[in-house]
Amino acid sequence: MSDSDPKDVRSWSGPIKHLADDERRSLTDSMSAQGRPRIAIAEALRNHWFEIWYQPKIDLKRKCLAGAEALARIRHPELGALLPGSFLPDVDEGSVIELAQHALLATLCDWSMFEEAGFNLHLAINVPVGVLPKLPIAKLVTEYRPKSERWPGLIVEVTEDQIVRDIALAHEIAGQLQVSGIQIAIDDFGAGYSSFSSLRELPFAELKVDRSFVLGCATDATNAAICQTAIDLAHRFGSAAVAEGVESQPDLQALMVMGCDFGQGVLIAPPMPKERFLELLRRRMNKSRGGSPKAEQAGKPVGRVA
Ligand code: G
Ligand code: MN
Repeated sequence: MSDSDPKDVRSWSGPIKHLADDERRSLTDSMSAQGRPRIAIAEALRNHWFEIWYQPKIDLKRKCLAGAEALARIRHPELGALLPGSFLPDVDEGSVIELAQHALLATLCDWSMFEEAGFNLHLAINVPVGVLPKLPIAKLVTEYRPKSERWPGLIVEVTEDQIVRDIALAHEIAGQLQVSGIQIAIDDFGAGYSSFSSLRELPFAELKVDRSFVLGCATDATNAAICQTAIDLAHRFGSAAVAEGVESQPDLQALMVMGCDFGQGVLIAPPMPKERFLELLRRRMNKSRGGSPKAEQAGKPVGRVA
């Protein structure tokens, strides 16, 4: 399939060899152990080194862009683009809250830019569970949300292992967020130890299958069984299943056959700086305009409202 095929979900990013150095290095780093120097979050915020990068999330049934996950990166003047591994471990809680707030406000602001490019995207941010009670997310979203009628709300991704540690808190916060049009996605699902009772307690819109199970699911019978079970589980709960870390075409095909709703991963598109993401959106929009009378519409996630 080529870049000109609108049904080819891989054509969102184009070949990885065309990525800028920073993007390629960021990707390689995310796949390997971190050996980078630690940067203090406070210093990075003070110097405006933080950037929000976006990784496209594709609707595997409608074969269109459904949304994007916002990921924090530092652009260091000497070291270039750095992944969270360079600044997240061992940091104080105050800095993590500040960073989460920064990511939240930047994402709400960027949504309008993507809308201007013709895409109504469901954006997701990652927030540690411990930050949820300390950051007035619902209030901030009510105040700073895009005023457009088309705004689909925000998705807050919380990792499964953190939810398990404090299910009562996660449940309470999910209820508060719901009122402000914010949905919960359970991130890295399968890597933690959630029980049916914890899943029952938490209204979640998406289950994001951990990439360790997605990898090789076309050939590895165990991983395939885990992916299928997670996808079915999500659907039984009235939610959507998202495969994260899709790296190969056979895995993508297998996930589609399994009925997975959304896919994310380097096969489709790596995380990329906002400007590059916008460039992709514009290119895509122009292509649709040229190829069909109606511009391509971004699909809406099918998950229930949390
Ligand atoms: O935990 P979470 O799922 O939010 O992780 C997001 C991280 O996964 C990002 O830092 C991103 O760089 C990385 N990532 C995105 N796509 C892929 C992929 O296809 N393979 C791998 N190994 N990592 C990926
Ligand atoms: Mn995530």
